[in-house]
Amino acid sequence: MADYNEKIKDLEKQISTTKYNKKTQHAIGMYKAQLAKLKDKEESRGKGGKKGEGYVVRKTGDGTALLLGFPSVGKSTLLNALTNANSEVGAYDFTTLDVIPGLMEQDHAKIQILDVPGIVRGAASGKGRGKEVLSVMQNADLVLILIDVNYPEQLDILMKEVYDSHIRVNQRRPDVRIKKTAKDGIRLGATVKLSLQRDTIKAVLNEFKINNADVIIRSDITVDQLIDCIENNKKYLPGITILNKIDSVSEERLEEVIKLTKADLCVSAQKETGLEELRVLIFKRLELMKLWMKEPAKEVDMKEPLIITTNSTVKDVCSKLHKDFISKFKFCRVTGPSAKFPGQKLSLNHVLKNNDILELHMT
Ligand SMILES: Nc1nc2c(ncn2[C@@H]2O[C@H](COP(=O)(O)OP(=O)(O)OP(=O)(O)O)[C@@H](O)[C@H]2O)c(=O)[nH]1
Ligand SMILES: [Mg+2]
Repeated sequence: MADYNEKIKDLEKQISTTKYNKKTQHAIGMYKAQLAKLKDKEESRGKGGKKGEGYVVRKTGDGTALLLGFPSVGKSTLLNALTNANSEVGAYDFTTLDVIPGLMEQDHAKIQILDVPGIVRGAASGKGRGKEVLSVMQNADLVLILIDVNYPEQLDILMKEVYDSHIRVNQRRPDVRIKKTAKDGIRLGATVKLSLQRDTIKAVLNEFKINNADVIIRSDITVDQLIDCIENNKKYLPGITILNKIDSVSEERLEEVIKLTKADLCVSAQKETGLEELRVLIFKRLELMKLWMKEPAKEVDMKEPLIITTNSTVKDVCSKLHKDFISKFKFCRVTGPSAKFPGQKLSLNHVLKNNDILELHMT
C-alpha cells in the first residue's frame, strides 16, 4: 500500500524523462493513464481518514471568485481593497486561517470574493489547509491567482496543485463523447484531425477498463485531456493571473515577470493601483450580463438591472425570478441587442444578450 507513492514517483519520473514524439507517444500515454489511476486510488484511500474538515461557504451574489495564492502574497489585503470585508493582514505566513467572504459591487452585479489561507507545494495531497482550500474551488465560478511579483516561480507550483485537485483553469472542456456499449470494441469517430494515434486512444481507454464504447472526438485533444474525459470528474474554471506588490520592484523587473508569467494584470493591493481594471475583468470573466425588466404597459426600470450569465435564455430568467414563472409563461417581448426589432414577441428558449429589455406576459 505504502508503495503507491513510490509507484507514483516512478511514473512521474518516467514521464518527465521520456522525450515526447510520435514514437514515444503511446508509452507516455500509458504511463499517464496508470499515473491517473494510481492517484485516484491514493485519493480515495485518503478520504477514508479525516472527515468533515472542509470549509462551508454559503454562496451569495451573482458570482463567486476565489483568491488563490501562496501565504503572504497579499490575498487579504486585496480582498479588503476590493470589498467591504475586513480580513486580517499580517507580515507573516498563514495569517488567514478560515474562509473570509467579501462582497464587491461592479456594474450593478454583486460579486462574492473569498479569501482563504495560503496554499503551498503539496497542498493537493493535504499539506497545510491545502485540501480544504482547493475544495472551496469546486464551488467557485472564477479563480483569482495571486502571485507576489518577487516570487514568480510560485505560479507553476500553484498551478500544479490546482491541476492535481482536478481543476482545469482556462481550459475548455474537450469535446469528447464516450458511450459505453455491450460489444464490438472501441468504435472511434473524429470530426477533426487527431494528433493522438488511434492505438494510443484505444489503449488508454482499455487501461480504464473501457473495452466496448462509441467514442466521438470533436477537438484535437492531448492524452491528458483524454484521461480527463474518461475520469469525468474535472471542474473547468476561468482564471485571472494577477501580479501583486508591483510597488516593490523596478519597471524593468516587472516587465520581465509579466513576460515570464503571462499575467493578465498587475496590481498593488496595498497602494490600491490597478484595482479598477481588475474589477472590470472579474465582471467580464464571470460572463455576467445585464437585463432590464419591463412590466407590460409600464416604463422600463433603468435603475436596477437583473444580473444573469451570458447565454441565458428567457426560461433561465423565469426560473431565477419565481418558481411558477415557467408554467405561467405565455410569451415575452424583447427590445435590444438580441431582438430583430423592438418589442419582438419571443418564446422561452430565446437566448438573451447584454442590455436586453425583457417584458414577460403571464397567464
Ligand atoms: N509592498 C506591498 N506589500 C503588500 C501588498 N499587499 C500586501 N502586502 C503586504 O504583504 C503582507 C501579507 O499580506 P496579507 O494580505 O496578509 O497576505 P495573505 O496572502 O492574505 O497572507 P496569508 O493570509 O498568510 O496567506 C502584509 O505585510 C501586507 O501589508 C502590496 O501591494 N505591496
Ligand atoms: Mg490572508
